[in-house]
Amino acid sequence: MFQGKPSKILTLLFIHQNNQILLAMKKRGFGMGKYNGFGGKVEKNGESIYQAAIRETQEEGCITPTDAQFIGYIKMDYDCEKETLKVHIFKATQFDGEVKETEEMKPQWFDVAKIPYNQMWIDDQYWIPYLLENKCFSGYLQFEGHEKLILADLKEVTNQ
Ligand code: 6OG
Repeated sequence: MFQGKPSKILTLLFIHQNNQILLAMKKRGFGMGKYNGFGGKVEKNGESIYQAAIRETQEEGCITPTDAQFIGYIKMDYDCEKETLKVHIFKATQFDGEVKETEEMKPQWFDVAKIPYNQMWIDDQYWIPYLLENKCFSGYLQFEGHEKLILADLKEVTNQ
């Protein structure tokens, strides 16, 4: 039976406060040179996806979100990758600590009207608006290489 590719569980967390969103320039690794939220892989030690989202934000931005909520799920398929990415997206408006640059990320606040989509992953422009409007969303993306989006199926998820 066809089982599909193995998958990797990832997190992504954005702080949205008043009219600003906290993004961070990735300084190394996957997505280097792009602005993104904080996030990474869930550890295999029994860590929950929520715990991973908080831990990654502490490690990459030096802050602890205090009201993080799950808001979106996106499955990403790359023809050039061995694993499918299952990205779990969280949003917070409050945090403890002071935002600091780390070895991995250079954080910066942006006015929500001036989000630098041209320096972000190509798909972000399709779902960040849901996040800003507190709408839960879910979807599937298919890429050719890392930059060419060939299929985007994203929608708001409601309880009805
Ligand atoms: P590490 O390999 O650094 O985790 N990620 C994406 N984020 C956005 N906004 N758009 C994408 O579309 C993404 N693909 C992956 C998930 C990688 C981090 O990169 C995120 C993780 O937070 C293509 O541990």
